Amino acid sequence: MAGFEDGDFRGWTTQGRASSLVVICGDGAAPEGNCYARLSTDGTVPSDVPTRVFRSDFTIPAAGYNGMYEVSFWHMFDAEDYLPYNDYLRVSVLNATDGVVLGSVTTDVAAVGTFGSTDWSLYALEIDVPAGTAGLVIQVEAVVSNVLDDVLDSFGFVDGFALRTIIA
Ligand SMILES: [Ca+2]
Ligand SMILES: [Ca+2]
Repeated sequence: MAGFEDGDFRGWTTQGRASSLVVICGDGAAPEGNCYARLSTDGTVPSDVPTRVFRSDFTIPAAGYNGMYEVSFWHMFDAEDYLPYNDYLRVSVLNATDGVVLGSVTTDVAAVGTFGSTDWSLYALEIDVPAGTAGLVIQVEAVVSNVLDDVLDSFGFVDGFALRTIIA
């Protein structure tokens, strides 16, 4: 479980301005535990550096027989912009070894409307590990970015990244 319960980004690699990378605790809004992360677009357009956090320490063991695992997390997007400035939050599950995206969810201004927002929503991805295959190291990653300009900043929220075994 990686749910920011230390009150900071311990265990994560972060990219972006410190002011754009905030862990909030104790306001009753966390979907998991007491703390959650708030990433904001940091006034730079995608050609510069989007605000990004990732970690690569979810390990699925090698399977001697068919296994099934689930990676899940909570996400929420608060658009503080309007089209065509299509700010977005994208949260992805990747194979940490080769960078292949196994699943992702993107929420943007186009989806939520001008200055719109979502509620917390749970994303879950099932990962099959066929018999005889090597294990997988999973990377989870969240990115928020401005699009077209850097005038208004939007917010992405994430919490409760977890790997669980369905069938080992
Ligand atoms: Ca949490
Ligand atoms: Ca923007």
